[in-house]
Amino acid sequence: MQDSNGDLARLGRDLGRASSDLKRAKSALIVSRSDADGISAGSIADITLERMGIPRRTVFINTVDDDLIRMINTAEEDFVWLCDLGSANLSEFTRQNLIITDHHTPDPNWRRKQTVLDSFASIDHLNPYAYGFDGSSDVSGAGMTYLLSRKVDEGNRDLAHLAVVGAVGDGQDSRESRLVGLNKTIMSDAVQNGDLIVEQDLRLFGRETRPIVQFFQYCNDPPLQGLTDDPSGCMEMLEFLNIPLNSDGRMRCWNDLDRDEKERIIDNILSPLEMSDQNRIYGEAYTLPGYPKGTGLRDAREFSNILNSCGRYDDADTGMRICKGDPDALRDAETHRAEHRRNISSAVSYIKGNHLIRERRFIQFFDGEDNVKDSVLDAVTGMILNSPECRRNLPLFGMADSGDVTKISAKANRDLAGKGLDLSILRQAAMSVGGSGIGQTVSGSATIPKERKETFLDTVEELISSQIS
Ligand SMILES: [Mn+2]
Repeated sequence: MQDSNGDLARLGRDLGRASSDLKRAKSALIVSRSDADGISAGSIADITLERMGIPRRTVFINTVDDDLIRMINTAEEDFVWLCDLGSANLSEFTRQNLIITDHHTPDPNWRRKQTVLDSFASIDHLNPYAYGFDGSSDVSGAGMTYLLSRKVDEGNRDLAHLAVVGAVGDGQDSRESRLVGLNKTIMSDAVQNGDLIVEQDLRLFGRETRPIVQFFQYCNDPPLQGLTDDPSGCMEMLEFLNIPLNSDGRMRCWNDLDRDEKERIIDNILSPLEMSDQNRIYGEAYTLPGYPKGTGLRDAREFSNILNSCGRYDDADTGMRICKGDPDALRDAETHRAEHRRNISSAVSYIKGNHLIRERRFIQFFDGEDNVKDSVLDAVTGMILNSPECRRNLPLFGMADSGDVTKISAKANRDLAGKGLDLSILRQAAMSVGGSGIGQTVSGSATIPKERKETFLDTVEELISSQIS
């Protein structure tokens, strides 16, 4: 039974149709988002097609912009499967053989049953909102992708735990401290398959890998009186409750404790809290017994955190290798993360050391040319903006060359939004020099031809001057 009253019958029929469509594919492009839900979703789709013997290319992206839409519309593969994205852009697709498993709010410009550009091509659009489910709590992008995967082949039930990781990554269990709706069905699949243990436990981060003192010390949602930010307070409590900190010469983590030890602590922690805080901190916790003890992959929240960090460090591909069970992938992710951090800090010192930050009347910018990797440009721009070398009251445009094009990352302090700044002008400015861009109020990105930088900055400045003044 479902917690929600969505139209399961119609969803089942549409999944069936999408599944038969997919079975006609000779090759496919999979596009997914590079956060935990997206990486789980892309991995489920990738494994599904792999098992069907369909050649495929799987790419992970951070933003849906005009370039991506164009890439989807012109991909040479005969099918495109969009995971955790696509619903918001339905009216922009012009291609045949498109399958979307997403949970974001659908494009309001798209009429239900509309065919692509009113031709006869159809989209298999699988989105919870179209069936009366809630995309923020009933199912995630990975969940929708899993439901299609299971429709293709019941044998794919061994991927259900990845959909749980995706749902947890998107915080779908946070409102009720448990999974509800379609997520609950997916969770049962994973439990029945032996890939998931659901128990009532503390929902703090780091059950598998954080030594117990840190486990409580870093809890801040809600903050715990006498424990949060107070390591000696944590040690006192543990000593008082007669909980040894170490065993066999190593620090014990929460999941090293036995049920009785856990219960003593839980009682002690919950009793002074208000009911709403109790419900937030105590509820369903998800253990993945197929992964080794003491690794972050054994706890769904820690697993999703690892995937999120892969995405943030431009390493979603390694995240997918983790999902696909590659035993070296976790270590590689750590190596790549360290490398990425080095790239960021050397780029930041290069820009500061060479005094590359320039100021104009309404904007400031730096041009890293080909000395700054475009994969770290966004992070670097954010760090430069928050450094004392930068003005707080001007938006910052970071630039880095990549082949024939220049990538641009724009960021501004949030207070500038109140003064009228809106970086969605990046799209217009980039288009005026033959590039493409996308922006929200205080952030944005663009790609422009290398030789048009000056003109681009002039255009941006002109557009911003009319917002601010
Ligand atoms: Mn998602």
